Amino acid sequence: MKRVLAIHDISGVGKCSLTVALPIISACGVECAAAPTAVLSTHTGGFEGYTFRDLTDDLAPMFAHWDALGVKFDAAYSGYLGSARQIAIVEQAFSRVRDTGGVIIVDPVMADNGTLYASFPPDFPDGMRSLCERADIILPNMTESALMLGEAYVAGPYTREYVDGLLRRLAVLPRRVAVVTGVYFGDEQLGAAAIDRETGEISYALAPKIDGMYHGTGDVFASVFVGAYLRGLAVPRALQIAADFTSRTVLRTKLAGTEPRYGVAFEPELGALARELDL
Ligand code: PXL
Repeated sequence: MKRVLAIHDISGVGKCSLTVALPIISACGVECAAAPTAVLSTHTGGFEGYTFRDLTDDLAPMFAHWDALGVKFDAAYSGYLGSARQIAIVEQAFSRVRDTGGVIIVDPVMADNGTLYASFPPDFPDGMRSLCERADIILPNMTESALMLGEAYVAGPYTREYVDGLLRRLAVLPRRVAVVTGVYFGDEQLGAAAIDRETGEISYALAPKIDGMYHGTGDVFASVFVGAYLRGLAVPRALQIAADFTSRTVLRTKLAGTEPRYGVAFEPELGALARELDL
């Protein structure tokens, strides 16, 4: 069985980051080890008064312990970091994972809808850009892409020309594949697009677009991608499975009438995901 090291915060309520990555990657049949970057009572998008325990000083000792034990990771998958200082620490962990043959996947979680999350300093995108340069595969959304490239954020719907151009500019960051999420051309479909840095080949993975802004969908999407990719699927196929899965979970949440800030109903879809990846 493959083993992924997920480097994200744990937000106790409001499904995102580790509370999403652990069950989804596990359902894919991949072991999900966890390096928690911070512990919060809820995520920071839509709740007042959340607690925040920064775990920056715990990360390097955790990585050192796993090193001493000889634990090997087939991949590292980073998301929401607890501080700017964590970027350099995570880069070090990436080097060790890469040295033992692991793949590095970075979701540079820091912004959405044109704005940097309030918890991050203005120069945080520069740090995330540097982290993305250490990655094999990156999965920024439209806002994160613009921030890392120093471009103005463009709201959707998008044109194919814009998305293809953005991918070509993003392709200089990772070693292998740049994915951009939040791609849509109209009301019907939403998903992601990817470029292979070496071949320049672009692929799209779209699924039915459900109206509304649901929290944690980026983490759901990226976690399914990571699980499916580690099960050996090619990037375009893993992205399509992730887009379809995310769309189904948003539809379920909408039908249930749950507040978007509590995250999406991914749990009822885990069985189908496990069966789909039981190759
Ligand atoms: O889903 C991204 C995310 C992860 N972790 C925390 C967040 C957010 C987005 O707001 O606040 C703590």
